[in-house]
Amino acid sequence: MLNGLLLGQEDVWADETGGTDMSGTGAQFITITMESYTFTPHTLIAEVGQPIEFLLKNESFLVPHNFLLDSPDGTRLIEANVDSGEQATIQFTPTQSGPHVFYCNKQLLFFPDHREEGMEGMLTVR
Ligand SMILES: [Cu+2]
Repeated sequence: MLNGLLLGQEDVWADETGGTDMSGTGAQFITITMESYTFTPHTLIAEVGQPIEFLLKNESFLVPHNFLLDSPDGTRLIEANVDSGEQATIQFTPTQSGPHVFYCNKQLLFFPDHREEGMEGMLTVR
């Protein structure tokens, strides 16, 4: 399903899940390992207009994680759930420069959520 819509200057291409062929587009491929409670790597750099293909791998045992990425102004650009032992592919093209925080907000009962446990990172777009 295509979630992406180019709505205007301040809007962005949202993510599209699924294995779209990115060959020939100059995409940057980034593999992110999700564990309890880290993203590896957690510091990323990209360029405006350059497509990114994320491969998200949840290597935790029995712990679901998600990958939430927000624009510099706080707009949610990506929201992807990845179950324990699963992986997901996300395509994303940044349209705004600046810091894009990403994190996991999964939470079990009354425990702190995963972001509070340290499960966050930064995509810097320039
Ligand atoms: Cu998590």
